[in-house]
Amino acid sequence: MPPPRFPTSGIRIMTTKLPALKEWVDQIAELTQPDSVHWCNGGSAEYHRLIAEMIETGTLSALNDNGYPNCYLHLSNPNDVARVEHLTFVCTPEQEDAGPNNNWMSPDEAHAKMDALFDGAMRGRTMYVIPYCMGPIDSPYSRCGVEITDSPYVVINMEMMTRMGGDALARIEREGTFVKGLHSTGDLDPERRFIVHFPEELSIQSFGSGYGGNALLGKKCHALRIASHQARTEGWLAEHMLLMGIESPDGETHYIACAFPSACGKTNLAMLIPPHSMPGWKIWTLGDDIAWLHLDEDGVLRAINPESGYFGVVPGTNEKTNKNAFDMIHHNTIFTNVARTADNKPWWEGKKIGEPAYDWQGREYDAANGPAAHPNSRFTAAATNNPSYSKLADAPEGVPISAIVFGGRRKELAPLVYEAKDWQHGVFVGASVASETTAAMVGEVGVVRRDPMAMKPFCGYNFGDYWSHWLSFPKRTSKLPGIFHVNWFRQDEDGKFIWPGFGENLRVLRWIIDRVEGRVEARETPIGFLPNAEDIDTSELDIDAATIRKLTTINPVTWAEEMDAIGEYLETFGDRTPQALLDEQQRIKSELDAVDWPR
Ligand code: SAT
Ligand code: MN
Repeated sequence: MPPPRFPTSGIRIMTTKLPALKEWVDQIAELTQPDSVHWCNGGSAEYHRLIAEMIETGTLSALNDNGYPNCYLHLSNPNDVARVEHLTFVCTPEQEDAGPNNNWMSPDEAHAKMDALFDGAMRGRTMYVIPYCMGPIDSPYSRCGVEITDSPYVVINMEMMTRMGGDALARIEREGTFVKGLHSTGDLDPERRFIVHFPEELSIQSFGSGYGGNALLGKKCHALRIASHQARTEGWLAEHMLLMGIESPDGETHYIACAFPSACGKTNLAMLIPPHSMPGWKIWTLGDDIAWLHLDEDGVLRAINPESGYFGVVPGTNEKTNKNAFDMIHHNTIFTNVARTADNKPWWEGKKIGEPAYDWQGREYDAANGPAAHPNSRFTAAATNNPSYSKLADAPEGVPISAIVFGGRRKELAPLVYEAKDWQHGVFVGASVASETTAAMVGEVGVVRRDPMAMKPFCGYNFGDYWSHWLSFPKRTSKLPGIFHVNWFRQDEDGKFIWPGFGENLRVLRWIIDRVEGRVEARETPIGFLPNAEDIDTSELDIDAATIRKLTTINPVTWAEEMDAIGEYLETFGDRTPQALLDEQQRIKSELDAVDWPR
C-alpha cells in the first residue's frame, strides 16, 4: 500500500477498511489541501490533547479550577454566535420538494459554489475526520455519519454531543452507509457563509461559521434536516423534541416528547426539579433537543435521543430555574460566549452569584455595551453529567411515548395546556404552532412566526409532505400517544409572566398524564380539551383563581382570527397541504362561531 499522501498529526494513525469512506476523505483532502489529516478516535487522551492545543492557540481558555474543574471558555467571532437560517439551504433537484419552508438552491449550483469555497480552505490547518453515531451505538434506530472539519472546537463538542470514534467507525464499516458532513470555518466572513444540505445524497456542507447548529453537523443538519428526509422514506419521525420520563410516587413512569422552538425552555423542562408540593415525584432526562420516533413491532411509538450531550442556553440558569443544569455545568463543561468574573469563573445574566469583569467579547465589562454574556451563549456538557440522567438514554430499544407535547412562546392567546381530540387534530395543532423568535437565530427577537412542530428551521423537505407523513401514522397503528399543546409564557398587561414556569410546569405534565390515563375530566371546546381550573394543582403557589381561569379558558374571537391566520398559512403550501388539515381548520372555525360550547 502506498504511504498516505497527507501526513497525519502523528498521535494515532487510523484509516478505514471502507473504500467509499476512504475515497471521500482522500477527495476532500485533495480539494481542501490541509497540512495534516487526523482521524478522531474519541478517547479522552485525544480530547485533552486538543484542549491543550486550543489553549495554546488562544481558541480556548481554562476557567478557575477551584469551582469549575475541567471547564473551558470559547469566545466566538462576534459575527458568528447563532444559527443563520437565511444562509441555510436544502438542495433538492426540484424546488417544490424543499418547499416554501426552506431556502432552496439547485444541487448543481450549490456544489459549484461550495467546491469553490472549500478549494484550498484547509491550507495550514489540520483536517479532522470524525466518525460518529447518532443514537445508542447498538440501536437499530441509530444512524451514523462522518464529519470532516478543520475546527478542533467542533471536535471537542462532537465528542460530548455524539458517540464518536472507533465504535462508530466500526458500525459505519459494517453498514457501508453514512451521512457525509463537510465543514470548514473558512475565514468567518458572513458573506462567505453557507450551510447546504443534499438530502438525496445524504450529505451536508457548511462553510464560514464555527457556531453550534451551523458547525456541529451531527446536530440540526444531520439529526433533523437529513434525518427527517430519511425518516419520511423509512416510515419514522425525526423531531425537534426533548425526551423525559416522569415517575410518580407510586413508581409509574411515563415518557413524553415535547417540541418547542429553540431557546423556549426544552433543556429546563427536560431536567426539571419537582416542586416542594409534589414529594416523591422524579424526573428522568433522556434528551433536551432531538428525538427520533419509531413504531415498534407491536405498533408502540418509541423514541431515542440521537445525541449524547447538551448544547444548552446559559443565561437564566441558576439554582432556582434549573438546579440540575446549574450543578452539571460546574465541571467538565465547555462554555461558549459567556462572561468571566475577576477570578476567572464563568458568569451570565441570571446567574445570581458573582459579577462580570469581562464580557463575551473579552472586553472589560461595561453595562453600556449590553449584556455581559451573549443571550445565546451556550454550555456543552455530556448527558451523563446531568444528575437526572436516565440510563434508558442508552437503551437500544428506546422508550415508549405516552404523550407528544407541542408548545411555543406566546404572550397572548394560547392557554396553559390543551389536548387534541385525536391524532389528526393533534397534527393540526402541531402544524399551527407559532412562537416569538429568540436569540438562537440571527434576526429580530420577539416576533411571532409560524413554527410548525418547532421544525421551521429544521425540516429537510416540504412541510406539506411532512404533515402528510405525520398523518399517515394512524393507518399503521392504533396505539399512538395523545397530543397536547402547552404555553408557559402568557403575560399580563404589564408584561409579567402569569404562570411561574420552570419546576412548577410539572403540575401541568401531571394533568397531561392523568388525561392519558383517563383519570381526569376536561372541557371539550372547538380547539380541544381544556382543563377544569380545579384540576391544575396550585397548592403552595401564589396564584389567584382569576389567573388560573385566564390560563384555562380561550377567547373565541381571537381564536377565530387565529384560525383565519392558520388557514392562510396552510394555503401557502398549495396542493401539498393535506386536505385533512384544511378540514380541521374549517371544523374549528365553524365550531368557534357557534355559541353552545363550555367557555
Ligand atoms: O445552534 S443550535 O441549533 O445547536 C441550538 C438551537 O438553536 O436549537
Ligand atoms: Mn434546538
